[in-house]
Amino acid sequence: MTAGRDSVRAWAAEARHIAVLTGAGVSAESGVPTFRDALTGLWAQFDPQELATESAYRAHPERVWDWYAHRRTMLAKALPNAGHLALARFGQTHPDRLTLVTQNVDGLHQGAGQPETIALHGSLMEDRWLDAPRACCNSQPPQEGRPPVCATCGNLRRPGVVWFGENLPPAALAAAEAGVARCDVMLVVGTSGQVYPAAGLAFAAHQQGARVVVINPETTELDRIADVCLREPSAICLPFLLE
Ligand code: BV8
Repeated sequence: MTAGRDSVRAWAAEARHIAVLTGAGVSAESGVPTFRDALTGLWAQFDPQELATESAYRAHPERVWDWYAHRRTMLAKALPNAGHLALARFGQTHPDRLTLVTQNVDGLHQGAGQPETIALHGSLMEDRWLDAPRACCNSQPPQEGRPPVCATCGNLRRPGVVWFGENLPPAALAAAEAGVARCDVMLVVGTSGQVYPAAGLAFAAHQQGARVVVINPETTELDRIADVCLREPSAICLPFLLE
């Protein structure tokens, strides 16, 4: 596997443009449970794909709101790790050679100083109204309550993330696709590759002839289109590849 690491390091050094797709695994070494590990305790019995949906929220607002509040609490103690920092430094020194796309909602790439992060699935730290806000909702959104609600019309606040069954922000997806279309190397880091359209970006890179590198201690759905799979934690691997 050493040959793999050294080859990928050379590819990254020579690349005109590197596209990076990160998933929850890139934050694992910051102590943030991966998406599929985030269902512990009260929520262990639920499937994330069921819980992270508008219908689950409308049916059980407190349960879903509390799951996000729980994840926010865990995130409050998390700091960017060496993998986030290596990507941020590369983005700062080579702004025109990197497109960073993340599925993560934890804000750790941004917190690491990444100049530009394309956040496909929104942000855990932001809320918005569940239904289109009316005049009564436009006052200062309520902060307390689980979930906070407009006292006049009962509109709920909801986490500022993209739930399953919801479209991704069109501008973010278009920017991600443009970065992938021009890349000659794509690093797929810390994702099981199960969620679309994000995972489809790796196929698009492969189809347009880019070298695809999977960085993940475990096997993933995207291994079959990878030129190289580096079975390493991203906080170890990314600094080696990019610095
Ligand atoms: C869409 C925000 C169009 C929420 C997330 C039926 C109906 C509707 C849609 C679908 C359908 N069937 C399929 C779909 C599409 C669906 C989808 O992909 N489903 C899959 C699961 C079957 N996608 C959607 O719905 C998307 N929208 O398609 O719109 C549409 C509209 C209407 C109707 C039809 C289509 C929206 C998807 C966005 C969902 N929101 N997040 C929240 O966070 O609560 S996705 C969620 O999963 C997280 O963002 C997470 O990042 C993402 C992907 O998971 P991973 O990041 O890969 O995390 P995971 O835990 O799986 O893996 C972690 C990996 O890290 C592991 O491999 C592990 O080995 C590795 N790892 C661990 N430690 C390390 C490490 N790697 C490196 N270093 C380490 N140290």
